[in-house]
This record gives sequence, C-alpha cells and structure tokens, in this order.
Amino acid sequence: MSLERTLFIVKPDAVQRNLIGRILAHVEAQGFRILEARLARMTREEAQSFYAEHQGKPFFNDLVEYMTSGKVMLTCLERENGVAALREAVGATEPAQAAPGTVRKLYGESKQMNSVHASDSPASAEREVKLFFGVGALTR
Ligand code: 3AN
Repeated sequence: MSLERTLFIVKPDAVQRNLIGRILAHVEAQGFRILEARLARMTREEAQSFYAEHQGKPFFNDLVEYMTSGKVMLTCLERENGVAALREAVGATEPAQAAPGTVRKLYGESKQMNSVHASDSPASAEREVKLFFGVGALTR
C-alpha cells in the first residue's frame, strides 16, 4: 500500500446545515490529511463535466441542479490506501443503507442529498483532483 490522493466534497446540503467542520473532523480523525481545500459554487459546466459518467441517466439534470444549488467544500485528501479507505468511511450512496458510523449514515438525507462525494477509483481520483485543483495537486 502507498499514500494515495483522492477528491472529497462536502455537498451543498451539508454545507447548508453547517456540517463542514464536523465532516472534515471525522475524516481527519481517520487519518486523512487535507492537502487542498476550497469553498466554491460549482458552475453548471463543472458539475456536468464532473458527473459526465451519469450523463443521460434519469437523475442527471436534478443532480447537476443540486450540486450547483449552493457552495461545496472541495478538498484533496491523502492517506495510505486513501481512495478505498475514503469510500469505506463515506458509506453507501443511499444513506439508509450505509454502514453505522459512516459519514452518509451520520449526515446523509437521501440518495441524492447524501452530503459528500468521494472518488470511486484511483483513475477517478486523478481526474477529479485535476479538474478542481489542477495537475499540481497530484504531485506537490
Ligand atoms: P457515489 O457518490 O456513491 O459514488 P454514484 O457515483 O453512483 O454514487 O452517484 C453520484 C451521485 O449521484 C450520488 N452521490 C448521488 O448524489 C446521485 N445519485 C446516484 N444515484 C441516484 C439516484 N438513483 N437518484 C438520485 N440521485 C442519485
């Protein structure tokens, strides 16, 4: 295993409920280091490009609406085995089915408003970190 970087986003529903601090504290306590962080409102183009794999699915337009509805906390996290470890810390897409103690079980409201995003593979992590923080965030 080696140190891996991954994209973690606190989504608009959680930012709106003042959960940024608690959610970042939760992942820091599990050994993730915050390498980059920025509060921003995604543009439509950014959200569409970010979720390109879901283009054409019935929930795509709503997903873009939701992700651009307010500010998000964009972060790049690093840890040993970081990509898989963060997916485990985040839990299942549907909060009701997420394991106890996961971020989505604790804070998620619905399948769409599930409070956080975590890259689902090393290839996605690379693409997503680059999209929001530039290629330098993968190396510096
Ligand atoms: P995950 O975020 O767990 O990797 P994905 O990649 O399948 O899940 O979905 C990306 C995002 O799209 C989810 N975080 C959620 O906000 C939304 N989403 C996924 N499936 C649905 C669905 N069936 N209905 C509404 N929103 C969905």
